Amino acid sequence: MGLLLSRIQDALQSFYGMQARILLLGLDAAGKTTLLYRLKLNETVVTIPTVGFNVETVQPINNVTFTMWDIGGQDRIRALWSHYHANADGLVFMVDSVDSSRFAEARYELEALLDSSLLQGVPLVLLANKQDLPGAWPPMQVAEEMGLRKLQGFRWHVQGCCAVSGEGIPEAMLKLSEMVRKHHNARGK
Ligand SMILES: Nc1nc2c(ncn2[C@@H]2O[C@H](COP(=O)(O)OP(=O)(O)O)[C@@H](O)[C@H]2O)c(=O)[nH]1
Ligand SMILES: [Mg+2]
Repeated sequence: MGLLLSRIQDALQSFYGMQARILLLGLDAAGKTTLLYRLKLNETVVTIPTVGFNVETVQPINNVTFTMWDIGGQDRIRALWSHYHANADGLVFMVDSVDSSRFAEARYELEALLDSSLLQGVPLVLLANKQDLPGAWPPMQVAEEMGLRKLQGFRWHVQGCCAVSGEGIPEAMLKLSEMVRKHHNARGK
């Protein structure tokens, strides 16, 4: 556990020198809050209750912010999200790899996000979470179920992980920082 936390810390260092605003989204119970605690290395996660949904934010290192909320069945308040979308440098979408009964719902929400004009071209990391549980779908199959293989115009990467132990998280953060850096360079930032 201590070793994993220090690996997560090392991976987060790879963001240094960048301004990065990362959105962490997924259906409720995907494991987002658990992941935020890992990134915060056991410190407190700030929860801002907003009309109809909770926004949680952590700043694990200088200039890098992860903002998280649950999505799904919230058409009424989708308009509020554009404020966050406008500033996003990277998107992390988390899926419970065991709960295949909600894959279609997760995919619907992901497709709605990727349709947002404010997120065009933003790099995407798909976290196939709960790989520790029996019956977890393999990461590539989760990516397939989310329709990523047919996705045009986005750089994406899929990573299997376990938010509880932190396994897979360093790899996901390293890949994300690499993709965000390329994205910044492409935009001349
Ligand atoms: N076994 C297992 N349970 C997990 C994992 N990640 C999250 N959970 C559990 O799934 C439930 C929902 O997690 P939470 O972080 O609250 O999900 P959120 O609604 O997306 O913020 C909690 O009971 C977590 O302990 C994981 O990788 N493996
Ligand atoms: Mg949560």
